[in-house]
Amino acid sequence: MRNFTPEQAGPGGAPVVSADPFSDEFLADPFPGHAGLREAGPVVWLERYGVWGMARHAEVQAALRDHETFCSSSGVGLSDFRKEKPWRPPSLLLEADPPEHSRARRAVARALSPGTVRNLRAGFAAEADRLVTELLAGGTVDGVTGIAEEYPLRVFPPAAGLTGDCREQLLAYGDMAFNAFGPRNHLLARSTARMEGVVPWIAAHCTRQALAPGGFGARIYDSADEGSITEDEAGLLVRSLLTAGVDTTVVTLGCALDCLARDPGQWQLLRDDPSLAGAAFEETLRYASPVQTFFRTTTRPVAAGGITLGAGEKVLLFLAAANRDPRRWEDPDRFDIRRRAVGHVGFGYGIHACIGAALSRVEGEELLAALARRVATLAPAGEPVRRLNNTLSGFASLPLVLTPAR
Ligand code: OVM
Repeated sequence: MRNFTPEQAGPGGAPVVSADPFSDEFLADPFPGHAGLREAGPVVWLERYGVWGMARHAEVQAALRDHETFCSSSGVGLSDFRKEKPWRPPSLLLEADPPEHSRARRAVARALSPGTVRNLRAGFAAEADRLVTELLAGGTVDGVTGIAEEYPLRVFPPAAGLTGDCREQLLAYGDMAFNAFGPRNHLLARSTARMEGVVPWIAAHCTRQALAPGGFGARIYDSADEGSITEDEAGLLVRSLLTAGVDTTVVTLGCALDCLARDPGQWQLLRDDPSLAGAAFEETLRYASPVQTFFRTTTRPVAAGGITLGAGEKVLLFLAAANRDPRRWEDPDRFDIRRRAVGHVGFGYGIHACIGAALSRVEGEELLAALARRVATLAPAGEPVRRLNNTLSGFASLPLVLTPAR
């Protein structure tokens, strides 16, 4: 990795990294870049953007744990909300600190309670089985549009209480939101161009009237009825679910299909024991890190990795690099569904850890288990095309051929 020149010293003596982690080249194959960042040091200076970077598991996890020092209310993208106007009103959940964050989190946690998620499982399993039946009638399929997008878009909107076809709006909005955490590059411009009419569509579908009773969208409004949040806050929290709840799962399922199709030994392990579906989903989160990065902003001068960071400075946390840190993982670049992947930071860590994790795990487990039970071979049927996004790492296209189990 030639992005690091050891004799260069940045602020505080930090190693300087010249690579642009949001360039097409870096995003198309981020893992060599991540190795370079980890080896450069525990804390690096990313000169392209004038921000700090952390790529080792210990430092990334420590920063996520210390939410008072590494705060979220200045935004968790490159843009500092204290200096620049955000592209939309900030998320009450993602882009907030305690105590405001705690109140928002309680309302969403209530809507996505373990009981709610448990009650969704049977329906999600039935839908996975229906989709697999349709797939097996086809033979070859694009794993992205035909499976990784198709499945979450069949189960998530009805569970949320959305009715009608939401496909393009939810995908375009997710692509935009995750690109918006990065710099104003051509990826952000491209997703902005796809947004015509989407912002008002999302806003309209976050209202109380738009959400079917019984869905978890409506359950957010229970907290408004009770008075712990306002009606407007409930709408913004529904927006969080629609932003973070679909594209993330889509990308993760695509990565899981890619890993399993490219490794017949791992697919056979899953075939032999479909109860490994949850482990396969978890290992995908570690190995592929569908959400690659998030920023934090320092609230005070802080020492980390032998370097002092100033107050009010942006820090880019490479979740994906932490998830393959050889200091933390044995044979980190090997996809192995038998591995204990717990401890990965693919869902984040600490007070902002993914609040939809349990829901996404049900989607992952039920889809992968249904495939494992009924598909004999899952194999590549052409070259995968990577999807470039400033935050999400996955595929635009994944040609697959499926053959039925007898
Ligand atoms: C939100 C939000 C948006 C994007 C991502 C996310 C991964 C949350 O609007 O709260 O978490």
